[in-house]
Amino acid sequence: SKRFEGKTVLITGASSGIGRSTAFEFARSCPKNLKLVLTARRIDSLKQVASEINKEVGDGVRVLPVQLDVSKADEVRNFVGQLPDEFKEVDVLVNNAGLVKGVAKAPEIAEEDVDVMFATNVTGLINMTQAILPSMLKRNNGDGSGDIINIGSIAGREPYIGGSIYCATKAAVRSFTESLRKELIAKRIRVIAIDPGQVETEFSLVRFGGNKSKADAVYAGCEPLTPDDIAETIVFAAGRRENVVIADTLIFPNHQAAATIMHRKS
Ligand code: NDP
Ligand code: 8X3
Repeated sequence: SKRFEGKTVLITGASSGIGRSTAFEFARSCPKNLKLVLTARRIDSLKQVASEINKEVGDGVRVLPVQLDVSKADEVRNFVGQLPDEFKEVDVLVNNAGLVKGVAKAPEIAEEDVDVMFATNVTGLINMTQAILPSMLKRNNGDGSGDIINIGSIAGREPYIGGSIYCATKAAVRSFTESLRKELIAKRIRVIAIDPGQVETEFSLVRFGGNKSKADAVYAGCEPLTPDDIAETIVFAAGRRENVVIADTLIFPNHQAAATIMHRKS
């Protein structure tokens, strides 16, 4: 979209899955004069994504891979100050980094799993938003510049057994997103919620500590969404004219009707 020309888009969790696809989708949508700041913990994967993007769309997209663990408040605090000047003014923030650990029920959930899910999905997202907002607000004179796109989940709308903490983190994202939209209304900053259903990424692999057969079983008999499907939705929302806010979305694959209602082909 021409609407992204000259803009800077920052994506958290861009080393894999939805974040990675979103980076490609922005680049394809605006191959001339776009800046992408890609962050995650795995810097080598980010560098790989950056080089693949430039190979596909050319050098009109400038990609900056930056190692950042959103669960570390001090890293997030120092992050913007350390960006090169030409990448400092972020126009679109995609708060995508997130994870789930395990399927334990509440009495058995390990304390460190609780901590890492909240620190990443909730506090990390809030801290990133606080880090980026000041420069958005400084440039903004109520004319609709600046988008904050938060990746929630069906899990934030519909808590399920074995997901109490993850679901609570995504409900927190949903609640924070809605408050933020109200708080920023006079600034015309668009606050956008993207809530995917089942998407096949590294999500389940992370959930099951790298156990591929357990991860694959999640998608048995189903045709999950691809990360590109969600990336297209994110870039569509960001690409609307400034007076249009795709405030709230819920995206399912065809076989899914609720968090745990999947029609499986045997
Ligand atoms: P992936 O596991 O494929 O990607 C997750 C991304 O988050 C990775 O790039 C990972 O990078 C990054 N990440 C994790 N922890 C941190 C951290 N502490 N700091 C920085 N980056 C981090 O999963 P998805 O693409 O599926 O997940 C993306 C988002 O989508 C998450 O918020 C997830 O909750 C949400 N979601 C996923 C659904 C699904 O079914 N897959 C459905 C609904 C929502 P690295 O490891 O390099 O740090
Ligand atoms: C990921 C989708 O419902 O499997 O957010 O937890 S779910």
